[in-house]
Amino acid sequence: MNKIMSGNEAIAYGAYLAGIKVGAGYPGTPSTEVMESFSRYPGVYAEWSPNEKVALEVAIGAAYAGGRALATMKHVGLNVAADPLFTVSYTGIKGALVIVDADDPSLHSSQNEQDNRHYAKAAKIAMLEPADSEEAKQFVKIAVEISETFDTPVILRSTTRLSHSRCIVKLEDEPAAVEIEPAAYERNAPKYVMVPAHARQRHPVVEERLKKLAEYAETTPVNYIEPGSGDLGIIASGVSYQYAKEVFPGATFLKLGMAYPMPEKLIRDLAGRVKQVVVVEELDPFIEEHVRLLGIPVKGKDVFPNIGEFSQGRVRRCAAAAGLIPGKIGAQPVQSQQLPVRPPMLCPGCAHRPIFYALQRLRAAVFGDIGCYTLGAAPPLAAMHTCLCMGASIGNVHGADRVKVKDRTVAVIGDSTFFHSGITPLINLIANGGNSTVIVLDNRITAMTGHQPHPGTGRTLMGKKVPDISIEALARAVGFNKVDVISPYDFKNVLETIKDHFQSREPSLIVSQYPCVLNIRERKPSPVVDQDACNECGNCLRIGCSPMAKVDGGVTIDPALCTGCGFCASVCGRGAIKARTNEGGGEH
Ligand SMILES: Cc1ncc(C[n+]2csc(CCOP(=O)(O)OP(=O)(O)O)c2C)c(N)n1
Repeated sequence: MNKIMSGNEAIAYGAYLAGIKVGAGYPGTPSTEVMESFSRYPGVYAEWSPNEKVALEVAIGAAYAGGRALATMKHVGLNVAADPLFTVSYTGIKGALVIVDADDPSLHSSQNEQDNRHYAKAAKIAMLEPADSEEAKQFVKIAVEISETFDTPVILRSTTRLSHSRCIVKLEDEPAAVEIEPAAYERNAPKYVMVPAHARQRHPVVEERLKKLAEYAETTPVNYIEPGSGDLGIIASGVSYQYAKEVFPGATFLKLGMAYPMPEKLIRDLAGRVKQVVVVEELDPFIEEHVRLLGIPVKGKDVFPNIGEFSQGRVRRCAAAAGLIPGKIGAQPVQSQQLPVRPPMLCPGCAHRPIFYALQRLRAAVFGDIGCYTLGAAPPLAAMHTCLCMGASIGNVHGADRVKVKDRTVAVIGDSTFFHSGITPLINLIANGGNSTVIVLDNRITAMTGHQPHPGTGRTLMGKKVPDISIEALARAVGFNKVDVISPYDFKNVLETIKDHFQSREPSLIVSQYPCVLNIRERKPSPVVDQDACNECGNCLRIGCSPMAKVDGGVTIDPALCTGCGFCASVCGRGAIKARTNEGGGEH
């Protein structure tokens, strides 16, 4: 029996089949669905941790205790988890540890385009790279085997195209339900207590393991040569392999399922069979540099770009331009139609909007963060002026305040982001005598990645009720005396509170609390514009709410889009936006 699965669903299925019992992750496109799917399998424990470092540490704990564990994250998440990653390479684990890392070439939904294959090399651990959903399933099982055989964590690298495209996966027999007998925790300080004296002893073990992994790379079934013509020898892994197979159908291929370490003998074997070796890989010249180090002449980034995602068409055009295949040089892809540009925007009724409108009116310099609210940077609000990485806003504002900029400064951070990495810089503000103002946009959910619960939500990924952690109480506990909780829709109060905090000389925090509009089931009727009262000042258009439009000289509100939040009415100085009195009648 087969089933069509996305790469992410297949990874989760593979994890279940491989007997992984504990999973921890932090959401982030394109990785999110792995943990969501995994949590639905029977007999497993899955959690959203507050951030990727914690998620990896939870998975490491489970693996130290002898279990098979999974940690999931997007590529930048691995930066957050890099500290435990590099040292778990030294300790190894007792059970199995698979770290799913999903990279995002072309930055479909990320702040950068990094190539995480470098992490495997830097941390000296194995990395597998599936090329379709079936391989994704298989490779998790192989990752568990490698992890247990070599006492190493294994990174399973995906990319957006693999994670989110769907293809056929062969269903397998359910794993036998194994009751885990509680085992005594094995104490082994020289292996698990990484003080310098022990870690020094472990480093040679890591180097030795890497050599063994490199030998394994020569014989593992995930690396293989597909014989073809003697002209071109293509080396590819992941989705690039699929594009390359279409563009170079007759070539000899070295398909790498193991991205690190690489099989030197297989690479030399390929080179010995063909006139020209070509590496087709997205982003950095990771494989290419390795081939070059072996002294083998190779084409790679001189043909294919190191920026952006590949496609079959892109690989074909580059190959034709370099004369590797016949074809029209520089031919452009045929587009069936030009789609209108639709930039992302805050949803109608989004509770983040009033805060950004207020900050724009107060001409604040806004140190921002990552979430739906980053859209506060887009015109017409244009009220966020930095966005670096999760949790950066609070440290950024504190730093800026140390240079005494002229503007009023403020940090704006979402609630999931606050729990992810906002608490430490908040403590830093107090601990270093800072006096900045922080606004937390608290919609009690991780909205941007699809409403995953976080420590303020009050329930877990698996649906258990738990305490919802109060940001206000937390701020007070770490030493903020000036804390206000406001509703963003009480706009007069929003303006007054922010002004008051700007005037304050002490560190201060505002929690703007309102549920995400997608969680509000009952919509209120949309208001109507009284055209006689409206003087077309444009204030209501400057809030950047998509139901509002200027048509034939007057402002209208599209009731199909409007959620009835009423914020537009609160910015109209002439009271021209009014509650609807009779359904269906009047201007809208
Ligand atoms: C290190 C890292 N992990 C994950 C992500 C993906 N991501 C971006 S913002 C965000 C959370 C946003 O939630 P919140 O702060 O509550 O703001 P909201 O979207 O609800 O407005 C996540 C998970 C990321 N960009 N970087």
